[in-house]
Amino acid sequence: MYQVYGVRGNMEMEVDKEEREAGGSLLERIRQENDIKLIDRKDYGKLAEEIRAFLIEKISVNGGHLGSNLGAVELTMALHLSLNLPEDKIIWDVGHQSYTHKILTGRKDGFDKLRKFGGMSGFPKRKESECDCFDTGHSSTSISAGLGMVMARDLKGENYSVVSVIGDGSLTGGMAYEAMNNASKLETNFIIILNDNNMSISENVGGISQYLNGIRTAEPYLGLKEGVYNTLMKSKRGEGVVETIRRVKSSAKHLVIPGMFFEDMGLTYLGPVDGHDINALMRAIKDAKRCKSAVIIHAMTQKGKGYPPAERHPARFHGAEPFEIETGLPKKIREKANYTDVFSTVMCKLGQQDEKIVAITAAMPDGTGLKRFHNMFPERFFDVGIAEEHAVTFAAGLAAGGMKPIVAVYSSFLQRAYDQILHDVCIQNMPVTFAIDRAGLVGSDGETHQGIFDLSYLSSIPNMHIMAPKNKWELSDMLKFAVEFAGPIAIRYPRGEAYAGLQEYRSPIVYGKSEMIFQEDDICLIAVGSMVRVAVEVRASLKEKGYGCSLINARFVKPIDEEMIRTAFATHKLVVTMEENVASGGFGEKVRRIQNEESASGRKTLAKLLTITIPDEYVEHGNVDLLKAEIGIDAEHILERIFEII
Ligand SMILES: Cc1ncc(C[n+]2csc(CCOP(=O)(O)OP(=O)(O)O)c2C)c(N)n1
Repeated sequence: MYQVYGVRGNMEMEVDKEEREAGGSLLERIRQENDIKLIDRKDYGKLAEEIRAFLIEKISVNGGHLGSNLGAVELTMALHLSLNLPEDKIIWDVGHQSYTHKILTGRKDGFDKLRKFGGMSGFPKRKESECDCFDTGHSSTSISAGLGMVMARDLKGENYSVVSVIGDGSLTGGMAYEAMNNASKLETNFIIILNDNNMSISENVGGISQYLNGIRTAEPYLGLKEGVYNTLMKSKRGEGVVETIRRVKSSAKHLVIPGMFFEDMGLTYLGPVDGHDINALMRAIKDAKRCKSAVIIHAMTQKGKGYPPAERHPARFHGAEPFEIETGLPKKIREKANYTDVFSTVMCKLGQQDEKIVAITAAMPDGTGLKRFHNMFPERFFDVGIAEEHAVTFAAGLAAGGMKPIVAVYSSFLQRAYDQILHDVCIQNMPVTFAIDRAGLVGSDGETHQGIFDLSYLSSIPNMHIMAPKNKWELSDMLKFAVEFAGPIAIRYPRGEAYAGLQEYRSPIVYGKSEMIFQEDDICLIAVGSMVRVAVEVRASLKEKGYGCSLINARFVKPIDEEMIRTAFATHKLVVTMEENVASGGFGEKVRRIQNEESASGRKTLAKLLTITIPDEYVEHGNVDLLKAEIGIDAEHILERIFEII
């Protein structure tokens, strides 16, 4: 029936047959791409069940994106049954839903080390498999990338299918529309699958979500319409009535045909299709392949499908920590507050004190900790969808209108909005506060999500101010400082547990000033934000070895405390800067400039400088402590480097 593209020899195929006859696991028979085509059609449901059980088991141990993956099992199977990988290309938007694709392309064993250091990534990676044709991680890129591949294919006279799979949440991102706009006049085949589960991480928001919901709820009505049609056609004068309906249909088509929005944009719309019905999906893909245009298949799916806790709590199971399968409860109860919790609490207090305070998130109300603010001040909370660029300019507008906007955003996602920060916020010196969470290494999400560039990309922008807190109390103090500040200001803080050390050092935040925590001779450690904690450790070891060691909490990266740094160079033998940011454009580079100036001014006794930064490379996924050791920014490696110098 279906062509077998597997490249394994006949002998192995025989083994498959024997296994099949013995009624063994279907999943075991999938060892590489296209093996799924060896499975009997009647067994598709069983295979889907096995995949779900496998995903639940593995993610319950390692953590990972459960809900989106459970919802995309049949969709992925249908794609693999309909396409020929790796020749045909599937681009997974965001990429967090690509686990079944990984299983079906021979990477089942990789799930034992899913998202672990040295193990398999939780996102598509070209370096991992030739069946991953495009790396993703940030949302709404798949249609642009797919269209590019379509053009490359045609220019090279090649012949394969390109399919971009995008979720309804990701369809709130502007890039998706830029790409569809570009694809509207396409006269060649390009398939987009809209995986519509009616959810982003949290509830999806905005007009497109409302529109898709309309189609979703219209489905029974359309079914009824078909029923009416059949009944009419059976009656005596039915044909005439149907003809009349057909004539008015074109003017009324906006009311009765789903997907007109896409059709009007120049895309062919197919659907809605039940995204858990493999045969229906395969039929739709077959039809789509025939179109000489961009064609969008609208598949309705359910996030968390097949695992009741994930169906009931889609937001919690979007990115799950290890959990007990029976109950769905996390294996570890978090005892210590993280920086997001601190931000969340302070935001609620500030919201009570000042009615001008408004909060903005780009589809991350839970992740950024704004949920509580939302509950308390719904009218002053804005979830704008996965639209970081818009979020920033929207905040600039709010500031222009006299409000005090706080944009809560992850460091890596704010990269998107560089121009908006520069053009709409900073040129006009708008008082917008950026609460930048997940700044520094984030761990298991890897390269695309590490927040290691913000000091660099923000530093280069005139009028921008940047702070980083050493501990949880300082985050609170900085936030209070920021909302009263008359210009753009960013506070960057890391993922995870909020440091509760150095509580006794809580001097007021002074504009552009660092904080001297310990003052001694020999070595001066100047640490930014999260690295103060590491510096405390480094200092303890240096003291044990008999060195005098100052510790300065930088507090401000921009404006940098030049006076303090010049003094540090004049009064120590070695200055060590520490930051969780890449070298280029970071704090250490600024300190080196000051050192150069001091040296040019002819000062004789000038300390040497060691800059501890993230190297000029992308940092993979894995446990943050392991990653820090690997790239040499943990206490042990910093000490080694200090001893090399002294
Ligand atoms: C630019 C950007 N902002 C935010 C995120 C965080 N994020 C990851 S998945 C997701 C929701 C995606 O929703 P949808 O596309 O519907 O996929 P689903 O998880 O529902 O399958 C968000 C907001 C991101 N990956 N990229």
